[in-house]
Amino acid sequence: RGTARAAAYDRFLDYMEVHMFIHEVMDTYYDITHHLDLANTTLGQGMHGIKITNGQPGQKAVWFDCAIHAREWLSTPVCLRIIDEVVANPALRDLADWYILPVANPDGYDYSFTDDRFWRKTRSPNPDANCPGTDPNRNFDFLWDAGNPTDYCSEVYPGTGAFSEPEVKGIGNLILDIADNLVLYVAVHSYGEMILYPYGHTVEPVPNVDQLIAAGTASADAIAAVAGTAYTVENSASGLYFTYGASDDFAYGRGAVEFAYTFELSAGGSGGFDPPASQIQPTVDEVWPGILALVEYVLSN
Ligand code: ING
Ligand code: ZN
Repeated sequence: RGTARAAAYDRFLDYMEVHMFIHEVMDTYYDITHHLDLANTTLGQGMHGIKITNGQPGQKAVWFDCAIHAREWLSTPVCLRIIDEVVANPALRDLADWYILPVANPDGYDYSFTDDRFWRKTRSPNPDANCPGTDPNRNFDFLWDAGNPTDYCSEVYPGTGAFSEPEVKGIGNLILDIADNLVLYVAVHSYGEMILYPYGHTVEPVPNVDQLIAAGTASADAIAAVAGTAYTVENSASGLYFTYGASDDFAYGRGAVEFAYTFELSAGGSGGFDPPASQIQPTVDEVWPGILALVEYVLSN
């Protein structure tokens, strides 16, 4: 890999370390990378993503974001592994342009390191100072107001309006900006060992449900081939619970992509969201082949 180092997979990186890693990668691979400056968070932090490309105009594009829920720490190393793979392998850059956002909720992510390991939401203020934060995965501008709770103490409080969270608005606007080339949207969460496809508000099948299931199954099969972990492929509403304003539903429902998924990684630790660091390496080792299989399927169909 020349002078570059891979991300660390023996411990969880805090946001500053993730930010530094992205800049190291961009310094080393300046000819194939672009900095994505998505937004300033509520607390004034930059939101740093990376675009990796072979520079050919008009290529198809794929998107991955991780840790939009603060406590879902296991997701970030999956995004870092994608970066490590794509900068090291020119053939992957000939497949597509890759957009990767390793920490989609920096303020919440920080708070989960410093104050509350199980924090989920953003850190934007609410009328009750004891209950700050909005669930960013209920804040996207798609069916935002259809059925969400109005109690801001709720863990799934959707905010005062669609895109009230600058982090979410930054993600949503970039997705719409690149919609012409974008073919695949993936949000990485934990936990549940599931590959969820739209929609979250209905179990009614979407038009290309067969394709969504086929691509998701190719991914699940590739994951299972590594160490036997069995991910299920399910509609989000039937797999989990009814939701409105989730990111994959936004990307799919607004017509930005034909393939949209939420990956739910394995559980770990006492609360499911707090696996030991020893779980990082086996997770990225099994999920990366699943990501690759998914991208290959989507681009060949
Ligand atoms: N799960 C997702 C959540 O936001 C989800 C599940 C994804 C539901 C997409 C609907 C649509 O609740 C976690 N773990 O956050
Ligand atoms: Zn989540």
